[in-house]
Amino acid sequence: MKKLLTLLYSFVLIGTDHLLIAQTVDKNATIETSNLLGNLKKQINKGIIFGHQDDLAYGVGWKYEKDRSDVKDVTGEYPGLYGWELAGLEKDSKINIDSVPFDKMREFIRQGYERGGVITLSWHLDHPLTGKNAWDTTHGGVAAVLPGGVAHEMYKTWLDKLSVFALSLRGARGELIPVIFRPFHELTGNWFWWTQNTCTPDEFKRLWLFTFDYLTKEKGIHNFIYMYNTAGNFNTEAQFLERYPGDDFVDMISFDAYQYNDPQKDSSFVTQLKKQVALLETISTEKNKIAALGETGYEAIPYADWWTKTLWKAIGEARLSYVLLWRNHGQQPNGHMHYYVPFKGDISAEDFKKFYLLDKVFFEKKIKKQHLYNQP
Ligand code: BMA
Repeated sequence: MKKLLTLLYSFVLIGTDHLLIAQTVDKNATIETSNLLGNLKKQINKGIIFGHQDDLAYGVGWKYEKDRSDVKDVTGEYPGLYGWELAGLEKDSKINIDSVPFDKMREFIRQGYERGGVITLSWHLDHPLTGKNAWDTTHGGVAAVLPGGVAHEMYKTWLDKLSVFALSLRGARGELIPVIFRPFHELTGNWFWWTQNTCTPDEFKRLWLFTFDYLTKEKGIHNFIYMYNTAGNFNTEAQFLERYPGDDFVDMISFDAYQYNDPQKDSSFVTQLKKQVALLETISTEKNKIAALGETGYEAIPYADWWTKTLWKAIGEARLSYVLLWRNHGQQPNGHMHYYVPFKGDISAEDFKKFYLLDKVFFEKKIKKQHLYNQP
C-alpha cells in the first residue's frame, strides 16, 4: 500500500511539475532567456507587467531627454516592460520607422534590462517585392520570401541584419539580453503584407518555420522568445489558431486590441476583450504557452478613468503575463494626437496613478524584485 501511495504521489508530482516548467522552443536558448520564460510563467499567478512602446526615447512634447519617460513622469517609476520597433533595420537605415536611431535603441534596451525589465521587439518590415512599407498588401510577399521564392535570398539578408542587432544586445557581463520577438504581428488582420488576406495559412506557417530555423540554426540566435500575435478579430479558438505554426515553434501567445468607441455609451470593448482574454487563457493552458496582451490602448485616451474603468475591468481577472501600451508620439504634423499612456497633467493621469498602484499591476520596482533573469 505504501509503495502504491508513493508511486501515486510521484505521478502527481510529475504531473504538476510538467505544468510548472516552461521550456523555450529554442532548445539552445541562453540561460537568461529560458529563465525569463520560466519566470513569466510564474508571473501570471502574481499579476500583469505593464509595458510601453518606445518609452525611453520620447514622449508627448519631448525627445531623447536623459532618463525621461512619460510613464515615470506620471507615476515616479518606469514600466516593467519595454517595446521597440525594428522597421528600417532591413534596409540598413540608421533610424527606425519612427526615427529612433538603432544605436540609441540598443542603449535603451540595455537600460531597461539592467533595471530588471523585459524587452519585446516588433518588426514592420518592408514589402519584399515592392519595397514599399509593411502596410502594402500587394499579394505574393510571403510566397516570395519562402525558399525557392524570388525574394528568398534578400529575406535571408534581412534576417542576417536582425541577427547582428540581436547579438549586439548585451548586459553588463556581456551576456545576451533576452527579447520577446513578435514577428509578423496582427497576422489575422488585413493590413500588412503577411496578414491573412495576402497568403494562405500554409504559406504563413512556412514563413514562421523558415524564420525560426534560420535564426536559431543558421544564425545562432539564442536570446529570442517567440511570440505568436494575432489581431483582435477572433471569436473562437479555431480562428485564433488557424495560422498557428505549432507548439514546437511558439513560446508565447497574444493578440492586439484597441478601443475606438465611447466606453460611457458602449461597453462592447470590455465585453469583447474579456471574452478574448478568457479564450487566450484556455488556449495557453491547453498548450502550456504563456499569454500576454500584445498591444492595446485608446489613442489620446479621451476618457479620464479609462485605466481603472475600462482596461482593468477587461483584464483585471485575467492570467496574462504582460500588457503593452503603444507609443507616445504626441502631436503629428497634421495636428492629430497619437499617444497611449498619459503624460504629466493629461486628463487620465490621475486614474493612471490609481492603476499603477493596483496590487496586480507590475511596474519597474515590483518587477526588479522578481529577478526575472534568475532561475525561476
Ligand atoms: C503604428 C503607428 C505608426 C508607427 C507604427 C510603427 O501603429 O504608431 O505611427 O510608425 O506603428 O511603430
